[in-house]
Amino acid sequence: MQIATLYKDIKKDIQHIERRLTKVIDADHPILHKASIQLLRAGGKRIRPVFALLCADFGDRETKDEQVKAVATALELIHMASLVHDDVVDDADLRRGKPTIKKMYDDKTAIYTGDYILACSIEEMAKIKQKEVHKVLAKSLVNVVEGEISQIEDKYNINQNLRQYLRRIKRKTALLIASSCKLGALTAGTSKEDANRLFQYGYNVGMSFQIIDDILDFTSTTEKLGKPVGNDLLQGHITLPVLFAMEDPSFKQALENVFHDKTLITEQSIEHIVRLLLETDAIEQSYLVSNMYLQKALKSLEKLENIKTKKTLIKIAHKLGERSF
Ligand code: GRG
Repeated sequence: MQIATLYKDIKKDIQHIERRLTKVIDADHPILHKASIQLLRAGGKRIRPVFALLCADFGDRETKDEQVKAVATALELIHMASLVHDDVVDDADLRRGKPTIKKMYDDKTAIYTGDYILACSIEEMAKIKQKEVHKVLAKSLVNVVEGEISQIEDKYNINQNLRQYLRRIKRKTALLIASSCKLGALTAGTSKEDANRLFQYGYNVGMSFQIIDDILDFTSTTEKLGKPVGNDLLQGHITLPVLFAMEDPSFKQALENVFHDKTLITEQSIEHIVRLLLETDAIEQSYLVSNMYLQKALKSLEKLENIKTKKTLIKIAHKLGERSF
C-alpha cells in the first residue's frame, strides 16, 4: 500500500497546499521564478504539511482551515529552503532524482533561491495569529541550522559516539517534523497537553524516519535514492549503521584507512566500505533503534482521543518503519 492512501481523507487539503505553494513562491524575477517552479515540480512527499493537517483533526475543525493551511505551507517552504541550501553545502548534483538548483545554475543562485523560499515561508507565517506558533517555529529553525553546523563539525570524525549522532538527527530532522505535528494541533486550537503529545509523536517518528533514511543510503539503489549508494559516507557523514559497524575493529580500521587521506575517498573506495558494512549486523541493529522510536511514537498517541485520524497516525508510523523509498 502506498503511504499516500493512508491519508486520502486530506487529499483535497494537500491539493490546496500544492496550489498554495505554487502561488506563494511565484516570483517576479525570472531566475527565481524558474528555479522555484523547478523545485516544486521535483516533488517531494510533503510529509510536514501532511502531519500538520492530520494533527489539526484533534482540534476544532471550524478553525482548521486558514490558520492550519498557512502553517502547513510555511513548514513545507522551510523544508524546501533547507534542502536547497543543503545541496550547496554537500555539493550535490541530484535531489529526488533530478538536477539540484545548484547544478542547474550555481552555488550563489541556489543560496539566494533558498533565501527567497525562506522569505516566502515568513509571508505565510505572518498570517498566523498565535504567538506560541511563531515561537515554536523559530526555535525549530534555530535547531535545524545548529544540527547542520554540528554535522559539518562531525564530518569524517570516526570517534564520535551515538549521543552525538542522535543529537544531530534530532535537530536536523526530528524537530521540524515534531513541530509540524504540534503546530497543526495548536493552530486548530487543541489543548497544550494534546499538542505536546503530538509533538512527541512527531519527534519519535522523525527520529525513526531519519534513521531509516540513513539505513537506505546503504541498502537501497541509486535509482531509488536519486544519488549514489553510500553517498553519506562519500560526504564524510558518519551515520548510525557506520557507528554500529565500527564496533568491529577491522571495519573501523578499513574506514580510517580511507578517511585519513581525503584523496582516497572515491566512489570505488566507498563501494568497498559499503560491502564491508553490509557483512556486519549494523543494518539489523539500526532497524532495532528505529523500531524503538516507532514504539515510542505509538505510545505518545495513547492518551489522545480515539478519532479516525489517530488510527491514520498509527498506520503512518508502521508504514514509515517498512519504508523503502
Ligand atoms: C534555510 C531553514 C534553512 C536552513 C539552512 C542547510 C540547512 C540549514 C539545513 C538542511 C537540513 C537538512 C538537509 C535536513 C534533512 C531533512 C530530511 C530528512 C530531508 C529529507 O526529507 P524528505 O524525505 O524529503 O521529507 P522530500 O524529498 O520527500 O521532501
